[in-house]
Amino acid sequence: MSAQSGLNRRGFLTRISAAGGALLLGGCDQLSQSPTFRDILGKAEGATQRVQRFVLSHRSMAREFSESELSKHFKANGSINVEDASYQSMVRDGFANWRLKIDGLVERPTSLSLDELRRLPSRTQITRHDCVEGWSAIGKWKGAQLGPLLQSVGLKPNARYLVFHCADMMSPGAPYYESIDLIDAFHPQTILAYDMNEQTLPVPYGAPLRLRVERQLGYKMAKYVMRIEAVASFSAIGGGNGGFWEDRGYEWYAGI
Ligand SMILES: Nc1nc2c(c(=O)[nH]1)N[C@H]1C(S)=C(S)[C@@H](COP(=O)(O)O)O[C@H]1N2
Ligand SMILES: [Mo]
Repeated sequence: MSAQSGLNRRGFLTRISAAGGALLLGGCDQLSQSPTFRDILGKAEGATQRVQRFVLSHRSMAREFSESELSKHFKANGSINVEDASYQSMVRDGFANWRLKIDGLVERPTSLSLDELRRLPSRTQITRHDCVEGWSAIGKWKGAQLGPLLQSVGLKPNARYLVFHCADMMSPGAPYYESIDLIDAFHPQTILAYDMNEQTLPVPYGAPLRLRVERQLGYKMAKYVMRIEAVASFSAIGGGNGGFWEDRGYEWYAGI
């Protein structure tokens, strides 16, 4: 990056935060009740997110740790098993007939067995998982890099997000799901993990396959992934906010 573009970028950041500050100073209860003001706030949040994405996309690998820093105990959180009979029968046969489906806005919809996933370009990384509940744990993950896999199925030009559909229901009729944008999808540390701490991914941690999207909070890291759907918008999926927890008020972009 040249000094010139560095200056431009700083100027851009300053202008954006000045605009954000002015909005905050203008805030009061009555204003925040007004639909127009809420709309402006919504846009400001969008702008902040865009700035963060802009900065992040130009640097930042998530920090990686050494073997000696691995957590002795890694908490299993949220769903730690999947109740339904077809999942339980897959557990019994070691997921021999399990397949990951990839569809939606892709040129070549496909499905992959675990063996096929294991033959794809992989990455191993020791990272810290941060849950919004306030705990963290360091684990070692190995999985297929999502970027090359997406290149092989071919995204259609209107694809903007990937939705991860999971096997578990956190509450009746509401399967867990998550979504990420293409910046995170093609990030080198974004993997579909099948091993954890050098073992086949155990059931409590999302067997047979879970997403690792290392620059975001734990709830983005969908476990028990059954299907990846490329979409132009996630407004028609679940509650329309891009994820199970997002439908219950969490931020869609959970950058750390
Ligand atoms: N399918 C599914 N994925 C999920 C969850 C879940 O309940 N179901 N919980 C999320 C939350 S809040 C966290 S912190 C992590 C927990 O992952 P872990 O069990 O490996 O610690 O999984 C995330 N992915
Ligand atoms: Mo979490």
